[in-house]
Amino acid sequence: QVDRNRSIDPAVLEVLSKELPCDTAYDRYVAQQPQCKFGDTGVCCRICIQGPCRITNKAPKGICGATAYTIVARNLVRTALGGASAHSDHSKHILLTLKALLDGHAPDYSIKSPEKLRAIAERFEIATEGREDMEILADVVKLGMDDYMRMSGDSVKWIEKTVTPGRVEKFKSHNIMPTSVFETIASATAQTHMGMDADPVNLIFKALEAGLADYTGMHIGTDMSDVLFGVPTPVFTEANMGVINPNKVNIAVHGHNPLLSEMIVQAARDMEADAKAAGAEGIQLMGICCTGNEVLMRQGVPPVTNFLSQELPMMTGAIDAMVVDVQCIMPGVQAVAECYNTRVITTSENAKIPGAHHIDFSEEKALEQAKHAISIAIDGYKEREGVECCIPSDKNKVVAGFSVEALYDLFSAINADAPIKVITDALKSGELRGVALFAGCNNLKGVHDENHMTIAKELAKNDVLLLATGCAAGTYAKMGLLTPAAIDTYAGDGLKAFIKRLNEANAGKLEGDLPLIFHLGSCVDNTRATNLATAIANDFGVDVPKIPFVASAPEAMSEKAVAIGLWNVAMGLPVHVGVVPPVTGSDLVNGIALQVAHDVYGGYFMWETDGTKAAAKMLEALDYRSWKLKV
Ligand code: BF8
Ligand code: SF4
Repeated sequence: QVDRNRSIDPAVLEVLSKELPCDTAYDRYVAQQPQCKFGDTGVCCRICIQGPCRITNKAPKGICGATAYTIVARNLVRTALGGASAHSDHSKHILLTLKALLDGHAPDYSIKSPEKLRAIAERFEIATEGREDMEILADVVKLGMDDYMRMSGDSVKWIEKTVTPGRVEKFKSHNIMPTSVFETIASATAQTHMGMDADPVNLIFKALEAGLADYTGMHIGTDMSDVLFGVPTPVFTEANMGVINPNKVNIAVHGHNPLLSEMIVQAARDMEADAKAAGAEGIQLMGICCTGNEVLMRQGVPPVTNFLSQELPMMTGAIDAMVVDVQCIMPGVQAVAECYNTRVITTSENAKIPGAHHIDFSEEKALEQAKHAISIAIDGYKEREGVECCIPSDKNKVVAGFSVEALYDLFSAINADAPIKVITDALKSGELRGVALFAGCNNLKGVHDENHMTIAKELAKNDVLLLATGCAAGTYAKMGLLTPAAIDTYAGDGLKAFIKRLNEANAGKLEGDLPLIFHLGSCVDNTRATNLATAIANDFGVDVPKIPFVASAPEAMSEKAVAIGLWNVAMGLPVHVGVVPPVTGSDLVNGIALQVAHDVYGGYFMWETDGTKAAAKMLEALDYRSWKLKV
């Protein structure tokens, strides 16, 4: 039976309060208890098939002689590699689509932001003067592909040109600078084969390199998505299950890659008439997880829910289709869909679900395939006629769409010469106590959305400027924290004054006022936060480990979240994680994460499952840095 205390989202609780014909993640979490303590602490090794070997007092070594520190460190590297592979696979598809565009094989795509393309080219000293966009694009795509495929002799340009000089020096001198994304993934996989590296420090450094490979893929993904689909600017919409409209064809897009979801948005606009011909009032699109964040940021599509509750919108009975691409799609969605007349449509050759519809998505026929998906949803709507829907009314207003470019545009109204000084001046005067990035997922080891909310409220009260991405931002969207009204309720006086000044300087420019938390986008867009941290450090004339900037994954879940955490540590940030990751089986490895990383890179991890205590630790980290910076 569902534990009613495992979410704080009222819409989720309302759906779960009903008699349900099929199970959800909330039930399956209970069924999985107790979870294996070897896996939970990282001391289970399955790297060779003599295993699994589990470390206990009675058997302190694996069959090959591997000790806890080797096994835990090796598992951590492999987890980070899963994350780096996922992000880089996503961005590889974007690069390949741009290549197809250059070759004339992607007729439905175009360069939406030539300005961004030129800005990227200038970053890499690629000539732009008097050149056609497509010529510049060819050079930028080549550079991106080189950063994926180089085998030796040089290092990743996407890192060299987007972080502080101090970080480049640190990564090179400590031998964690990737040669290329694929080189790191291959060499790290080899390094963690049976009978290879047993040195925990060497392994953890490799995990950081895997993190930096992850950063590379993510940054390329954000940059290239901006070129293809436009740089996000502020959007005003709503979020949570109240956005479902029983009289419309309801289509949820779920997954990560905007290559498909952007096409679905376009196709839905083209097919309004078809929906009406079927008796509906129109088409209601909505987003789940990070593909939802992508189309929220650029198209204003409302988020219906975030990761953990992805099965629940279907349980309203009103979702006609869920179009999924890659990553974070629970296989469980299909069983729920079968109970509720929802068509799940998979679209990626490497993410299929038995029983679901499948469209083999290709950039050559993107719009046509998106239209096909929508016609499947319209068929679903026709069959839904007369079926009673139970839709929670909960929804909140949302202001999102804060790319770094959009933020600089707002800051320019106060300081046109040096927009970043709007933040650094506020940090110097003490108006802002620091900057915090909330990233990552949901995890049933805690209460759904609770840590996200507790920590953000606590930091807002203490005048910390708040940024959010991924399913953390999903929580804030659903729960009303991406609104101007939340400022009155939660912000301290300094943060209030900071946002008020921005509102006044930009009066009349936007459709409404700015929100309490600035939504930077999907998970790959965490690199936007790094761009801000880098600019802040450069403006202070110091390296990132000295600035009052923290990151938190209050409800971390995926391998990608582990990879992101690792590169944020390498970048020099204190990184709070609200779920204890599987490293505590080795005091040595745990100590490296919590302390040694700090001594070497300036960044470090903090594990803290209690939201209030986590906020206190994050504030302490910010205050320590502010104090040092002034000395
Ligand atoms: O891409 S969708 S659960 S992994 S946060 Fe986490 Fe959410 Fe997945 Fe990051 Ni985004
Ligand atoms: Fe056991 Fe060593 Fe094989 Fe791991 S690599 S499963 S510890 S024998």
